[in-house]
Amino acid sequence: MRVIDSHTEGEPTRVILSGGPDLGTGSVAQRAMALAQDHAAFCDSVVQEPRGTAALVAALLVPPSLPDCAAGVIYFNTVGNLGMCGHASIGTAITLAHLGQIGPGVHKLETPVGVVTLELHSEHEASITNVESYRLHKDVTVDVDGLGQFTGDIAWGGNWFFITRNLPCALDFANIDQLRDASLRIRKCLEMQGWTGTDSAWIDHIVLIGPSQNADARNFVLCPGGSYDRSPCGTGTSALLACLAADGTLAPGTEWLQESIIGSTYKLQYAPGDAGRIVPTIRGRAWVTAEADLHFAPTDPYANGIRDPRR
Ligand code: PYC
Repeated sequence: MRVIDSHTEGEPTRVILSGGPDLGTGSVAQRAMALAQDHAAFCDSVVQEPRGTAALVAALLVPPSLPDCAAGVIYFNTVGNLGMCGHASIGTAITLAHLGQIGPGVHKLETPVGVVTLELHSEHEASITNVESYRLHKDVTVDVDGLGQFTGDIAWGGNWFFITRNLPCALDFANIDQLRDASLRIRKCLEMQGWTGTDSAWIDHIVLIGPSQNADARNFVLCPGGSYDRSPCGTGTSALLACLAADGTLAPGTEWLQESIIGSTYKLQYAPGDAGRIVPTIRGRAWVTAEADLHFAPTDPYANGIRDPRR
């Protein structure tokens, strides 16, 4: 299996160039469903240890079903498919440019949740115009045993997010274990109280948002597998912008600088979408870190990876 690894503002992506399963024909959304239903062992082999890690998002390149798209892409992590992924889309753009498959300018990518637009600015910098993002619920409160109340919004940015400004401790990289633990407990409470996205979707990402000395805000983002986003999270910040737009506190076209828990940043802005939704654009940098062939020896007991039984 031929892969190219990169990181986007610190968060890793693995683009799969060849060696993926036959997913038949149909839209990228239909093929993403086939991947999740029929090829869990393949996904595990790429992203679980010992070849992967919980922070890794894989981007399986597939032929697009839409004629105006440069590629189709299905994102998955150690838990399953992601609808969209901002950092991995930037990583994919930089990887396609590294391969000489796209040049400077605008290109379309077909994802399971809709078409996103890539704009390649340079060898290491790209913008993604995301799918329409929106807030579903405002001011949802959960009571976390021993930690108190967390009030936040449930919003869509290509994945589902609970976004709260109630912080269990300072948004400091040194507090990563405490931030992660609190976010896992907030997510559990949301589940227990029956909060979901539309169509009963699991709210699998938690965003803790607070002040920054260098940007408009700093965040900690819990990802589905329990790892945290090293980048400022493209889909999470898209969801945040949808909330700011709904509150009337960020105007269309105004730049928003979002800092991650490790200090990396994205520049974002949005245009109005349909029915109060927004169309966010995320700008960030990525670097290729490896070009590799993954090997799966028949004698390797962990050829399909090590799946954490708690997830
Ligand atoms: O950048 O959208 C993102 C993302 C989601 C999960 C990890 N990164």
